[in-house]
Amino acid sequence: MISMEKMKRLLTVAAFVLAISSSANADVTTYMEVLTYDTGYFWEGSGAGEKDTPNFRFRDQDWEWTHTFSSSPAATGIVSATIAINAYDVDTATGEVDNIYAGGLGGTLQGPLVGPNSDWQTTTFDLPSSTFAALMGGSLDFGIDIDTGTVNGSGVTLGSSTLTVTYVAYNATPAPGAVLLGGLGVGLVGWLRRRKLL
Ligand SMILES: [Ca+2]
Ligand SMILES: [Ca+2]
Ligand SMILES: [Ca+2]
Repeated sequence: MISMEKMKRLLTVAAFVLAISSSANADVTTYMEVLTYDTGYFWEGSGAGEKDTPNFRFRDQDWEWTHTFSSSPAATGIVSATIAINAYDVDTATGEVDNIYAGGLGGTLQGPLVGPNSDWQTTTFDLPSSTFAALMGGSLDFGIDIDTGTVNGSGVTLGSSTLTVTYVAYNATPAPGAVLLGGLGVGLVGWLRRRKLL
């Protein structure tokens, strides 16, 4: 017959062992999603060219797209996130400004794309922690305000958008280290019981 006091101590040790096991299962994982032509106004890579409609878009043809974030096991927190956008004919040198927003158009300005005349280049933005809550919710919208600076009249084509999220998750299946720690905990309980401390 275990006394109430012993039961309490036993539960305390059990909770301690469980806490050690859980913390040992934290994994830092990277999630990546690449959006291409099948998701919207991204260039297909064939058929109509980089400077043809509907791919090549101008200042009054701003648009938005959505990235999804799904993690398995479920993320418990985001460490960092980036978006890398591959674009054609950004014309940075001649004053074209194609601004990227997180949270859709009207959201948080991430900055302008950077790129050459009549060629492709990828611009990467570190997403601010203010976007992490939306990502944890499963998705984040993005928008491009095309040719928003001094009038240039030149368009831009997007080839792809890549979301990369580094996050922490806790595994349901114990890692080897956790099994070892759990075993030590069970051993500790046995030892305490033999010492009549529990
Ligand atoms: Ca615009
Ligand atoms: Ca150009
Ligand atoms: Ca251009």
